[in-house]
Amino acid sequence: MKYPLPLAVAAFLTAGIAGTAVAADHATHGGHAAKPAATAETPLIEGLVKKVDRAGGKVTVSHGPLPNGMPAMTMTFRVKEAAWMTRLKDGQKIRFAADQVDGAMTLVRIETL
Ligand SMILES: [Cu+2]
Repeated sequence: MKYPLPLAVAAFLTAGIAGTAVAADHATHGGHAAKPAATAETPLIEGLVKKVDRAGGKVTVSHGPLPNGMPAMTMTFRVKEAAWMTRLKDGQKIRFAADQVDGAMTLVRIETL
């Protein structure tokens, strides 16, 4: 009767350690799952075109708060596709996504309303 108890304790400890490892693994996975997917589509922001500078390839837009923390303001954007300039005119309401491209805030997606 000398062996059974130590074996039982050893088995218990092993199970306890394994259980802890499993729990930690689950916690790690839970942390990953809690993060928003990086591939989620950027929400579109409403904006009003104030001025279209076709020659300069720039559009002045009055916009609401941006997801990147920029507050509502009127500012100048570049556009990702030069062809988009033809769809824009003064007073045009748009919904857009903007991002930094080569250091300049750029309209990377536009829906005209
Ligand atoms: Cu702005």
